[in-house]
Amino acid sequence: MTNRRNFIKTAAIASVAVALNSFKGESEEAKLVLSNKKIKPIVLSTWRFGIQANEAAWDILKRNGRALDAVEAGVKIPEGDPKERSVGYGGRPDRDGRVTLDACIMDEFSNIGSVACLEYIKHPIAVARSVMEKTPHVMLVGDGALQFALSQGFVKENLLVEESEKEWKEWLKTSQYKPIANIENHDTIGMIALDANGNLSGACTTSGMAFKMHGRVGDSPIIGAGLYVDNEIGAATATGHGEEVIRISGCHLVVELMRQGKSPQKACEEAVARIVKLTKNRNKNLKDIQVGFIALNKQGEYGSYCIQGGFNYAVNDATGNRLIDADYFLK
Ligand code: SD4
Repeated sequence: MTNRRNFIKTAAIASVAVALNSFKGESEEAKLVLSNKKIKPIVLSTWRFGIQANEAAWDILKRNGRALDAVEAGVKIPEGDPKERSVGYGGRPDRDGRVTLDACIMDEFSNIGSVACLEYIKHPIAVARSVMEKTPHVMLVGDGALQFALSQGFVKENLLVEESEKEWKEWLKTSQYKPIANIENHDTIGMIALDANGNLSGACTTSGMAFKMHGRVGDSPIIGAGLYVDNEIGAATATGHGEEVIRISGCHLVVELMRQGKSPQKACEEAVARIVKLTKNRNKNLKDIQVGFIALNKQGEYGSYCIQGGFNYAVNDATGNRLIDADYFLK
């Protein structure tokens, strides 16, 4: 009996070791228990400013806070930083010199909230959360979004900083709208997190493509395009040329691919492959396009893929906070 018990104990320890390495040979349940122990909580976000954003999110996650609160607090860091010229306060304006912001948020219950083409409010993600929690709707745009924000006590501020205004005036000399892949390369912040209770949430916020047409909306505030969360499966968020992400309902696709059993990495690769194929079918040049996805599943495994090199993302878990270069298609 003792021998048998010892054998079971040894086998269990060995299987933990194996499972922690690669979860091969474990039952689905064991994988979940082991990976949850090891990996939860975890937060991922796009671009190098994700490092600082992750820190704010991690402060909440490490105290067993809710993923929703973590992602909101996290993305507020670049939103509030006037030196980050592609998100929130300080973001580059549209071709009319107006800073118009897009943001959305999604929680573990599939509650969603979004604002698009919102002006004068420093933290569009907080307005998106208010849309989610305080209205019967899921998306408000333009003047309506601003009116709602003001009714909720948000303060109207000038978001156009001197540097952005200077760049815009320079741009006006040619007025050519030609986004170049990775030139505006620390743009949208998309953040996805799994909290200690095993719940997923995500947030995405941006000033969009610099010098866009007034009224242009990208993927970032569109649930299913720039962000998607399914608490049974996983979460994904995107950055890059929003038109291309919208074309394939990008983040919903990534989550659905994970539902089919694909790893977060493979799911991101397949979504990028879809964009590559459509770009070729449409006789457009892939070199002009950048799209990057990051994905996280319910087990805390994550992955990322993009069209061209240059995209990176930040990952924070119990082992620390680090910046990872995403693998890419155009080698
Ligand atoms: C948009 N996806 O508005 C955003 C911008 C971005 O790299 O992420 N650019 O299309």
